[in-house]
Amino acid sequence: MKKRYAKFIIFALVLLASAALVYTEPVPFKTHKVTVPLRFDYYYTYEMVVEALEKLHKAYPQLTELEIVGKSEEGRAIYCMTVNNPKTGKELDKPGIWVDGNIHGNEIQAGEVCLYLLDYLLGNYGVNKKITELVDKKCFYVVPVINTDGRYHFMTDGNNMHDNRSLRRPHDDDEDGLLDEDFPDDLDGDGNICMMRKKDPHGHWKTDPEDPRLMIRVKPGEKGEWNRIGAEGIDNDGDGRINEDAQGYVDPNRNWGYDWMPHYVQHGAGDYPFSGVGLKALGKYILARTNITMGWTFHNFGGLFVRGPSRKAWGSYAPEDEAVFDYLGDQGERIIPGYKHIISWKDMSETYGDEDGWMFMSIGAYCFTGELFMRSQESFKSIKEQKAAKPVGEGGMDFFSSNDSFERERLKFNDHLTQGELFVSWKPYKHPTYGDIEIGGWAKMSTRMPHPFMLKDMCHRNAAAIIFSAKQTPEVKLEVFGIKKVGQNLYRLRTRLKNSKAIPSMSNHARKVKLYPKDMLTVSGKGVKVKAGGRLNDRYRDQVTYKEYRPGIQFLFVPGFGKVEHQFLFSAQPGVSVTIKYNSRHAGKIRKTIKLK
Ligand SMILES: [Ca+2]
Ligand SMILES: [Ca+2]
Ligand SMILES: [Ca+2]
Ligand SMILES: [Ca+2]
Ligand SMILES: [Zn+2]
Repeated sequence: MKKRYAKFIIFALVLLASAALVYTEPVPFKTHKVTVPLRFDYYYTYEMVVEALEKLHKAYPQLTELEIVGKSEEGRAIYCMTVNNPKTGKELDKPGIWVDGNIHGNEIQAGEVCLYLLDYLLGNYGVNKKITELVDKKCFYVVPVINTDGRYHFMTDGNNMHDNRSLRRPHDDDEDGLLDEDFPDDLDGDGNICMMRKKDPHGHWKTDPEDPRLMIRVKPGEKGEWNRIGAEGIDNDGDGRINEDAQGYVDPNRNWGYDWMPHYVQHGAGDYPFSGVGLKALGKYILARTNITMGWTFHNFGGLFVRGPSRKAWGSYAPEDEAVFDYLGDQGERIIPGYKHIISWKDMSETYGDEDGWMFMSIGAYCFTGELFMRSQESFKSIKEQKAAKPVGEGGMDFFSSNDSFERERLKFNDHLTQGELFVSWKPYKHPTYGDIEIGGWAKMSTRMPHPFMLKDMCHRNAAAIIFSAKQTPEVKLEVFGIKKVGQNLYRLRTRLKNSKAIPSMSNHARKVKLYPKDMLTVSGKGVKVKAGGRLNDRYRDQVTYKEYRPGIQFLFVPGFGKVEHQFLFSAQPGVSVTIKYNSRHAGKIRKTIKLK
């Protein structure tokens, strides 16, 4: 053997040996059990969502309940999956976290976020310590698809990305006495409702010289080339108009019970609050779960965590409630870079009867509307180019519109990252009214949702934001201290209720408007007579605000990251047992018994 090969072999052996010294142990990385192989690389149909829920329930019967909350206008079941470990307590004795999605039928990825959260919580139970603890302490209510008809029709019918949002409650949009009689039509049968255009020298549009698939506006005086003639469709009812009365429109997110306004004030309102059979059932279902402390409702567009006030007239929330929203929202912005935490009326638009407003004002739960998709995810730019580009909202593309350069960039993304799946090329078509036209444009499965290759990342980050908020629901501990004999059969006892999390046991708003009874602290026992009891303001100087009547029952709340102390004076014989009970809607129940010496 040649000498230099021998040298090389020795060198290689030394390298291997040193590598073995460094990497003696594999990193202990445990992934969650794959009991139910849910996939997040394509979008589930309504039927697949139901199947996934049934499989999860079958795989984790001890931790889940699967209920039909109600049915849609077309009879499709709306499912809620409850994640609760009955071995660690009853549902209502734990802080509840409400999560829903797909209230707008076209906003399908919200359903995937919900499924991902369920799969992640259940699959990591008994595997990941933090998730196991969380599932043992809290209760999750998850409704992946509220608008079951909407999801069904969005996935099944020819569609564009914006339609089938509404509940299937017929509405006569054009006042011709017919209901939902003229909807867009998939004329070329490709599953997409695209745009129609017609060659016309008097049109306002011309072919974009940079990308012939796009059209740009002509300048004043310039000769036109194209006329845009709306979404794909024909005059179904022969009234001279095209696509003038599509299915619906009752907007399920404008019909919740707080600050509801009729259709002439709020577009999309039904005839009364909770219009819609499924929505009514959901309202009832939520109202019965008095432990709901935190809420998330997912929509599909903007990269936002939106929360109330939904209208300026509500005034601002109390600083204490603001602090909770800010704490959760700011952390959310870090968990999902690019997302913005905003206030609904101020940073977006005023809305009547929306869900997150109702959750906070009528239920007393802190609630965010999550707007999932960010268009910036479809950028086709290097980091250097991104830094040089105009930021969002400053002449760059914003949440609800885009400019020519952004559209060109999206087409490059379409070409090079999805091999053309997002855009339908223009094709000639013979239209019964317009004659020779072309049909083309962005596909149904584009613009408002990530391509499936980006879906899992979005689901995981949003699930992480929900989990962070769930961890911040109140965790109150009760300490009994300072027990002292202060007279003939007269005892003193002090209690401390301490909350180690950001969310208070009751929101400031809920307390202010007396939405429901405050937390209760009681001292009782056989032969125990509470003579005085009240809030201990200063333990060093023995200052107490005593309650005048029924001092054995105190009403209170425990602030976020805070504590509250009480003092009781009671008569009892030595050797008697005294029971101290704390009972809160959002912070659970605690019971302690002490024996007097
Ligand atoms: Ca009509
Ligand atoms: Ca089509
Ligand atoms: Ca018509
Ligand atoms: Ca009509
Ligand atoms: Zn929406």
